[in-house]
Amino acid sequence: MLIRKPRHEPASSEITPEAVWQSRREWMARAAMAAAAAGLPAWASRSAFAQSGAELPGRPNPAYSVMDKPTEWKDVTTYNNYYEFGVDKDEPAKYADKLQTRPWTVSVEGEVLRPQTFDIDTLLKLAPLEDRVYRLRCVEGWSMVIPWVGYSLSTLLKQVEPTGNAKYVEFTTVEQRENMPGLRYPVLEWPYVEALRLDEAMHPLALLVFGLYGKVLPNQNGAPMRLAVPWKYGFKSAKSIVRIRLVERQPTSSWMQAAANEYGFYANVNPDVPHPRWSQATERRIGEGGFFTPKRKTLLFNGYADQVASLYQGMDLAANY
Ligand SMILES: Nc1nc2c(c(=O)[nH]1)N[C@H]1C(S)=C(S)[C@@H](COP(=O)(O)O)O[C@H]1N2
Ligand SMILES: [Mo]
Repeated sequence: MLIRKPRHEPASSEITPEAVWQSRREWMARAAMAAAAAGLPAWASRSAFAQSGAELPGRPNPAYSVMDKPTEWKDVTTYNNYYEFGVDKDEPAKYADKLQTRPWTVSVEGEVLRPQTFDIDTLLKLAPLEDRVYRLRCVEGWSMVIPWVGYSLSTLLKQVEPTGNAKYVEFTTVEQRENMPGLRYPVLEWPYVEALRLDEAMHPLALLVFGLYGKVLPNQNGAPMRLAVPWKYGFKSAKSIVRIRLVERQPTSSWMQAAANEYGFYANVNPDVPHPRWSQATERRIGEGGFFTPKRKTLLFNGYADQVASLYQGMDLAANY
């Protein structure tokens, strides 16, 4: 099996002192309250797990969190890429209330000894939920900082016992024809498919996400369950997953299918490897000032190099973009 232990523990600079963490927790609580005051729906608490906006706290994991100021709830939930609901940033928030997130099952199959179909409410309880603040860098040149709630994808993969033939993990996302207006347009080959190499999928930073800001994931952010792979461009973090398949050969993702020369399998954030039509050297942090605010420099592996660079030792990152 191709499971490698990360060579480095998180660098001490990545570890958040408890006091700072506490003040950040307070900051987040304030932001959540502000969001509530700004009109989070009152039905939010009625049907606990199923409704976006219901409480879903996770235990803070400072070792796997960045110190950047989290992007505001409003921006995180209204500036989205979820092409099944339309290609404009405001369309997912407008139309995703139609998405049916219950009942919901996720089948985990392929090169595994114990294939299983999990109910979403079973998955929610499979491991203690953690609160981890990650950077998200979109290939389009913007970034956000999001306090996700979830647990490592490896926890789920270990449950099904990958065989020695498993080298890649493929994620298929939901296709609800009547509820997803974007599916009428052949922008991508539907359903949306993404994939990781098995050792990437087993890396503890690869997060199975059920919530954000201590609340159940809003539909537009990929309810009821999505990925967050913080060292890769955002498109690798598939939303609303219904099937996980362990396979021997490298799968073709929807984005590779659409334009293989623009969207590679690896999609590791890399300021030195431009997209064929634009530079990837800088990014605009959503919510940070206006048009004239200087852009930020994009970091190799989105700033997670200490943790993940060892996965790619000896690989040509320009050829394997
Ligand atoms: N099913 C699905 N997953 C998806 C996408 C999509 O269009 N469909 N867009 C991707 C892209 S390009 C990005 S940047 C992130 C955005 O996640 P967010 O809206 O929660 O910030 O979701 C990714 N996952
Ligand atoms: Mo993206």
